[in-house]
Amino acid sequence: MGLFEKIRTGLSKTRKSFTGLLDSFTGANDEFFDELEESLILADMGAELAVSTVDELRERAKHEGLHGGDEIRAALKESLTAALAEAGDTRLRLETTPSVILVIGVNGVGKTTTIGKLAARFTGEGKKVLLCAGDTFRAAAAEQLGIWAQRAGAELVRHEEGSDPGAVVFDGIAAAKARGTDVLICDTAGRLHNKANLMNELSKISRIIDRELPGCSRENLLVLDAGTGQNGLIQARQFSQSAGVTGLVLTKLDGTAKGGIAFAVNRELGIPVKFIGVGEQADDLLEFDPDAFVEALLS
Ligand SMILES: Nc1nc2c(ncn2[C@@H]2O[C@H](COP(=O)(O)OP(=O)(O)OP(=O)(O)O)[C@@H](O)[C@H]2O)c(=O)[nH]1
Ligand SMILES: [Mg+2]
Repeated sequence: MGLFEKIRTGLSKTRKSFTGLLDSFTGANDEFFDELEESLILADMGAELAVSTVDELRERAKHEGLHGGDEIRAALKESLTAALAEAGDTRLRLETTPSVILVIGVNGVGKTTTIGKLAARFTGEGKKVLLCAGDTFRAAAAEQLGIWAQRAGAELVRHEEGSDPGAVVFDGIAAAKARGTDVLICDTAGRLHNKANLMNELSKISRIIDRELPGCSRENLLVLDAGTGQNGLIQARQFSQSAGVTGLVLTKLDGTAKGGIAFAVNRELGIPVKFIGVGEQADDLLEFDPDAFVEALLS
């Protein structure tokens, strides 16, 4: 399957809610625009963006005399692509050796799976990758990461279950320096005894990386399950405060009709989406391309 087909397939549930509607467009009428606004909101694009997008489209349709599904689709595509372009660079910045990727997010969103996919991508590019099992809380978390490491041909640093995650990260950094690792990817817990604990722990890990690797290229990737909708925005705000977030990974787009959350997080938090997850396999992580994403959503 080509890359674009993968995105298209991944977004098929979200797309279904638009396509019939767009094809039914015969010229500016209020009912059409009300329905379009509703379907954008249902796709979790965020009410504000949905309303402004549809207002703009309504004006254009009137002034330019847009007619038919293809014309309205092209106009909508322009607005949505522009909306995604605002949050900044969607590529990872990994310029130093080692570079660090800290992967954070609530439990079950797909952090460990995303790390496995990233590891496979980097080793495939010939990079030396080290995975650091910073989730010492959940039973078998390190084993799960170990399986991905093995599959990807990456190395692994882990401690006993229940040990201090800061110490694992410290050791991971030391190993990365000693072994000439290109990319060190740190897994973290999604849940501790309580939320304050989790946020404190992430701040601590973050400080250790700053201290031990000053000036290194560093990405803090927040993983969000695309299906959690607007709740994802709340999570993104909280994690931004404790660790800083340089990019988002939107997972499980393949299983949701709410792919519009990509727009909401971009707009409301100014954090770019950098990857999307469209399945459980190693090659089901795609670089986020705003043009292709919107094309796949509407075509
Ligand atoms: N369909 C689909 N499933 C995914 C995707 N990403 C992850 N998953 C699945 O989501 C489940 C949870 O993934 P994990 O990677 O264990 O999530 P986590 O964030 O590490 O969870 P904790 O370690 O408990 O915090 C697994 O069954 C994954 O296979 C995706 O893009 N699409
Ligand atoms: Mg995990």
